[in-house]
Amino acid sequence: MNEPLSEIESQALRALAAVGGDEALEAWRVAYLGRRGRLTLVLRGLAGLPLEERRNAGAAANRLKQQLETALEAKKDQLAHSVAEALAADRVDVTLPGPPLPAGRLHPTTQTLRDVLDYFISIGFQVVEGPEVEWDRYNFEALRIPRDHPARDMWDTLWIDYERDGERPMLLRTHTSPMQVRVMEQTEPPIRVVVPGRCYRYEATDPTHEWMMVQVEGLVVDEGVSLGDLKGTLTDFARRIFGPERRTAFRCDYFPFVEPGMELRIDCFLCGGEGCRTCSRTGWIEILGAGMVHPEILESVGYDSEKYTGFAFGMGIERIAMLRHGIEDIRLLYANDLRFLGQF
Ligand code: 2NL
Repeated sequence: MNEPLSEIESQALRALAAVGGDEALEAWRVAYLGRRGRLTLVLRGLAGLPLEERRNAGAAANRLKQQLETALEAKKDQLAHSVAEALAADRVDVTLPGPPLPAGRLHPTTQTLRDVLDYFISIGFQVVEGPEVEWDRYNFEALRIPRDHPARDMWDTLWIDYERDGERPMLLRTHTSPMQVRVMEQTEPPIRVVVPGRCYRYEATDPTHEWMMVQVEGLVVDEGVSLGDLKGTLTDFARRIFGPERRTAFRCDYFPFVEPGMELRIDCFLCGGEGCRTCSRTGWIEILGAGMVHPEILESVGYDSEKYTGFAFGMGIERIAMLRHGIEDIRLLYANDLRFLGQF
C-alpha cells in the first residue's frame, strides 16, 4: 500500500518549515529521504506495479525526491545563514575604547608652586629642599630671632616633644629660611637659591590662615647685589605670575632677618584699584615679603659683609594660588573635597 505522493509532499514541506536546527534537519532527512524513509519506501513499492504505471508513478516520485532534496539544501543554507547572523550580532568589538577612567590632576597649590619655581629656574636659581623638623638654632637663632626677642611672638611654633638640658631645641619649621642658612654655611657666594616646602604654625584656622602652608623663600648673595636687583627681580616675577599689565609697588615692612625690609604689592586685578573685599578696600594686594639680608646673618655664616650683600624674599604659595583662582577660604585647599579640587 503506497502512500499518496501529495500527502508525503505536503507533510514533508510543513515539517521542514518547522525545522529549527541541524539535528532536527537530519531527523527530517532520515524520515523522508533515508533508506527507510517514507519516499524511499514508495519508490521501492513501485517495483510491483505494471510497467506503464510504474513509469508514471516513478517519474512523479523521482520529481518529488528531487524537490525534497532541493528543499533540504535550501533549508541547510538558511540554517547556516541564521547561525552566522546570530554570531555577527553577538560580536564583541575588542577595538572599542573602554569606559573613561577618572583622570587625576595636580593640586592647585602644586600647580602654582611649579609655576613659581619655573620662573626662578628660568632666571638661573637653583631649587633646594630641607628638613621639616628643624633646630631652634636654624629656625630662629641664626635668623636674629633670639628667645627673648619680641619678634618671636610672630611665630607660634609647634615644638617637638624632645628635651635637652631642660629645653626643647627641635620644632616644625615655621618658614624655609633655616635651609637657606644651611646653604650659606656650606657654600661660598655667589648663591641664587629658592627653597620650597611645607611650614607649620600653631595657629587657629580662619579663611586666610592654616596651621600648615607651602612657602617659597629665595636668597641671592654675591658681590654688589643691590636693592635694585631685588626690585627688578621681584617686579618681573610678579608680572610673570599675575600678568604683564600689573602695576607693582614696594612698601616698608619689618622682618628681623633683613634690613631694610619691605612687602611687594600688585594693583588689585579684581577692582582695578577702586577698592574691594580682596584688597581690603586699599586697591593693593600684598604678594610677598622681602629685604636686603641683614649683615649680621652674613657674618654669622662666615661671610664678609663688607664684600658680599644679598637679598631675600618669602611668599606663601596658597595665598598666590588663592589670588590667581579667586579662592576665598584657604581651608578649602586642604579639605580634600573633589568637588572643589576638580575645578582646577
Ligand atoms: C613672608 C616674608 C621673608 C625672608 C623671608 C630671609 C631668609 C634669610 C635671610 C634673610 Cl636666610 N631673609 N627670608 C626675607 C624677607 C621676607 O618672608 O611674608 N613670607 C611668607
